[in-house]
Amino acid sequence: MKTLLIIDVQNDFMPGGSLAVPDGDKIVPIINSIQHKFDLVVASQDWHPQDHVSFASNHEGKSNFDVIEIHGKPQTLWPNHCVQGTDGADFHANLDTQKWETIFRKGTDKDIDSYSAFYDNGHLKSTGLTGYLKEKGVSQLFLCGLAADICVYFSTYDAFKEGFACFFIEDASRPLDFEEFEKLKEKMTYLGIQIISSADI
Ligand code: VGL
Ligand code: ZN
Repeated sequence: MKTLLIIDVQNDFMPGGSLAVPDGDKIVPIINSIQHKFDLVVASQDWHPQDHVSFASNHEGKSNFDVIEIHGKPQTLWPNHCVQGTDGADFHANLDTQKWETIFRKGTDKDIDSYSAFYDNGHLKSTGLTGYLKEKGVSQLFLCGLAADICVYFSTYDAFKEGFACFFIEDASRPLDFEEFEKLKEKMTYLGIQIISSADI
């Protein structure tokens, strides 16, 4: 069961959005062109309440991209983004969602952030995605989306730890921080996660 997991291809991560990823929109036609190659396609959606702990606006005196400590862990404070029910939380209008079997939402608990589609950042609660994929008989998991160095990376890392053979589709993803992403690619390669191009599928 060859499966594609599309991470957070949402308006707020597109150029002009509140937490824009450079060239985030360039991945949309690439993702559309590969979906037919998979037996199963699922997606994640960053889906925060307005009072979410990761928003700088909810911390007096703090600015966007400040790092604070929450539950003993560093937390980057983001601009408000992907607020439940807003246009910014919608998927890019040109993204083909027809083949998607389901959508896993994350970041819904106001008290903890969730970069990975599998677990919150404290690994306290699972989204149920591992159980879903295992019950479907998924072995090979291909990942793509936004942002490459944050939510796609953390989802890939968790998927790898859960025992899936992971393939990170580089040209169907874009990072917020290019230098950070270069380091993460090295780490993933070292672990045995394959970094591939959409042409290799
Ligand atoms: C993301 C920062 C905050 C992402 C989500 O989808 O990469 N990044 N929330
Ligand atoms: Zn978020």
